[in-house]
Amino acid sequence: MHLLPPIYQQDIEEHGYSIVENVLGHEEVEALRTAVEKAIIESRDSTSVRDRGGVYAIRNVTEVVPEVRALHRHSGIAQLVEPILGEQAMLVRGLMFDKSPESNWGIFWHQDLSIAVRQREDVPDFGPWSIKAGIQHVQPPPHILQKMLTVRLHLDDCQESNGALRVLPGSHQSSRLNMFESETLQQNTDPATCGVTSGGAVLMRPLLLHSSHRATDPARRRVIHLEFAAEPLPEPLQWYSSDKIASNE
Ligand SMILES: O=C(O)CCC(=O)C(=O)O
Repeated sequence: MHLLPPIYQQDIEEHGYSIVENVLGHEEVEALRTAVEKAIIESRDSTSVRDRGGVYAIRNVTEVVPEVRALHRHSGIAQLVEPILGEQAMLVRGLMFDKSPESNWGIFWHQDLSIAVRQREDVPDFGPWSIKAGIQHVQPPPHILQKMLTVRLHLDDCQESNGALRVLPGSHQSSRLNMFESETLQQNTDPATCGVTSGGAVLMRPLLLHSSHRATDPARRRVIHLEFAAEPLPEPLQWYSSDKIASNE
């Protein structure tokens, strides 16, 4: 008998994203909130924090917060990632986004095109290069991004009014988009708003066009953004970090 893949897998394939509730339990969310709050206070002046009127992102959160790095061993996350990326999947980058009444920000439609690597190595089709929070980043060819999955874990209830992620369903089927192609998709696609309850996750492909509004009713909106890749980079390039998921340690 031919079984259909679970709904979330079909969603990711067709629409480029899926919302999965109850990935983390209440106590896990509480523990992550505590760990992340400590890091926000401690790293307020560091280059890993992007600050536009208040802390809003910690770039290398997997290095700063051991509890976040440990999520590569979380069986609930592995059960979501492995069917999409395979059993060699690894956690390659983690960021933390924080929206709050003090730091209410928005971001325009974009694709996530950069990956973090150990060191700069000039390999064909990789570029341009940039340095973010002291770490080398590069835009890989699209086939690498097509084999990645982002898991955005929510530490607060999130809806349109506190600046939920917005996505253009199906836009992940494009390659890297230029400005004209991106604007055409924005004009011709109805956006979807990713409302999620605390402990739930948005799974998305990095090439999916996404954005978010400033909150109209500002309330805390903390998101741990974890990027997973399916396989090593072509040598001599290496992912900046490469923690294998739970099922393949
Ligand atoms: O968390 C959000 O609202 C979007 C953040 C994001 O995608 C980014 O800064 O690249």
